[in-house]
Amino acid sequence: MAFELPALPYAQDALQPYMSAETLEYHHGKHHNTYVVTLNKLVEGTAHAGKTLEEIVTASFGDPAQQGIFNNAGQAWNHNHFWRWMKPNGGGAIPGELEAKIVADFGSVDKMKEDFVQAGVTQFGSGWAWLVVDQGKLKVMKTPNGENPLAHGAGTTILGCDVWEHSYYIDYRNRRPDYLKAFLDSLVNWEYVAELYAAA
Ligand code: MN3
Repeated sequence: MAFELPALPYAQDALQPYMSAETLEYHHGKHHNTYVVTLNKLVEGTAHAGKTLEEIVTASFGDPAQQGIFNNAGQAWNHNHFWRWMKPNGGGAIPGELEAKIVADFGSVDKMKEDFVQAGVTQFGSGWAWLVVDQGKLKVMKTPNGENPLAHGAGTTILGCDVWEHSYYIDYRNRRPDYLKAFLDSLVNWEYVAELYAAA
């Protein structure tokens, strides 16, 4: 069965002023949609047809002959999660169990946020910043382009932020650090992140 573009879990203008309706119109409606449409074309009639997105991401990663499939499958997976990692009136308090784990592994919530922003800012060109649970420990990492912790076998992803320019250029122009700070402080759905942490 073909993959489908999931609907946004909130209205297109619900994340303003931190992420505009125009950004979501293009980012979800055009960029994410193109990954899904392209992936469906690329897997049709191949051994990947009928596999889950996760299976395609892990099976195609690192194979030059499957670079196109990986890029689109990776980005489809990344964006499916990205919309759910945000919510209107996001940011704010982190649920207790997750907050305690962040303090235990990073020293403080502020240090985790600092490391996350640093990962996103230092990802040269396009890519993602991530918070993962790897072998029982929370870690911040970054990946280029459509890569993700799933492809790298780097643990369970509980949060990710898209640092491709299409994610922030309309609202923040070149100010990627400001976008990453706004993402953490005003957009993240920490309840959902805590759910993923509890299940990891
Ligand atoms: Mn994107």
